[in-house]
Amino acid sequence: MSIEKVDVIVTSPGRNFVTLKITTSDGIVGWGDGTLNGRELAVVAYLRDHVGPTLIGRNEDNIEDTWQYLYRGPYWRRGPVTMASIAAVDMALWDIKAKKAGVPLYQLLGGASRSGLRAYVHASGATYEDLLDVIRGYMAQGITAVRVQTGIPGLGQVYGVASSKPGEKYNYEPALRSADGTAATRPAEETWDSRAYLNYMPGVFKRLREDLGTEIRLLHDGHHRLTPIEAARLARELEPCDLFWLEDPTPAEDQTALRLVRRASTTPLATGEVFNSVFDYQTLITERLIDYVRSSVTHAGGVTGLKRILDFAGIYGIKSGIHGPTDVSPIGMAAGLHIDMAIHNFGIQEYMPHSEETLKVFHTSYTFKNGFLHPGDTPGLGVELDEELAAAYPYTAAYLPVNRLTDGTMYDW
Ligand code: GCO
Ligand code: MG
Repeated sequence: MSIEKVDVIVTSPGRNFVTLKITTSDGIVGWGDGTLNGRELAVVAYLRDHVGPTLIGRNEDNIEDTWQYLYRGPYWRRGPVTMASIAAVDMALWDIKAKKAGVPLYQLLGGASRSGLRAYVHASGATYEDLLDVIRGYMAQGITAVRVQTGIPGLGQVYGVASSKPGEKYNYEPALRSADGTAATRPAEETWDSRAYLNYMPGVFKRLREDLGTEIRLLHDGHHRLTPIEAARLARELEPCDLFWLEDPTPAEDQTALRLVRRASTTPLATGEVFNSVFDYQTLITERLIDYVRSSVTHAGGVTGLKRILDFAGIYGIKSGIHGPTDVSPIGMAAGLHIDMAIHNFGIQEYMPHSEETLKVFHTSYTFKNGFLHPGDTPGLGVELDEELAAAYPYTAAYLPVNRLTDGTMYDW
């Protein structure tokens, strides 16, 4: 048997997704996610023009060989566009292999190591009271872990804060179209002030611990915005609040920045959602500078790529915290859940539910109950794309915001 057809499908049910469809000569279809938020069409061109034609006629069973062919073959290695493209192929091939075996993918990765996957959801509020209401609502549903982001007095729209009010359907989608829903021509601009943030944020977590007690797991995402010494201060001040993790306190590519943060505090650290290869983690893992690996399957070279990173991390006592925002498609999300099920060093899974519109196009079989996810037992990844409906949602340019300091200096978003 061999790969007969490779199609790249772009659909925008609420937001843009890049999906790879691989069809074998005996008619088996595998799906892969190659969505790269705000740079989707670069992956489309890479897959359509450079990767697709080289796959025709290859044996679909040889996943590792295909991965190495796409990684080592072209000479230019790594980078988000390349690795999202490799991820899409890799996921589709694993989907096919598991469908052929008639088992959910996690069975081929070693079988179930647990009965369910503890997930954390996003809680935010423009004010402290709104935030508290949202978290209490989650706790009432049995959810045991929440990521907390809040508005900062004096700043406008801040990363991670939803536009919805407590009680409304949670609405947080950072990739923006233009105000009337048509294609954006450029990113929106936000304003940032690390000093205002550092003076405000620790107080929020202290109040949350007083109001909510010690049981609930609290996480926080610094979104790459602090200098090493600022991050060290924040990690130290948050230490009494028992964070499950502090994510991306500094720009992730500066791996040695976390040495300073580590020396200052025992607050657990998570990083890597913008990484795409095991080499991006080399210093962080071998020097034990982090506690959780944040890559998604989609951005880290697929099941093969992310499994390699997590196996390496496991040797150093570092756990998984797979990225699960809505800009990873339901296919990429499912792939992450299958890995989570099988590996020994599972930590937690991020869960940001896709919109109803998205889920009409992507039919999923994973479930979320009482704070725990499960990939389901449908053979393969367990996600199928409704191609006809997908075609009704054409690509609509949308961008993540950019950030400037209060004096206008360009900054990290
Ligand atoms: C997270 C992330 C996301 C990213 C988004 C960018 O921790 O879930 O930081 O919210 O901002 O995935 O594309
Ligand atoms: Mg993050």
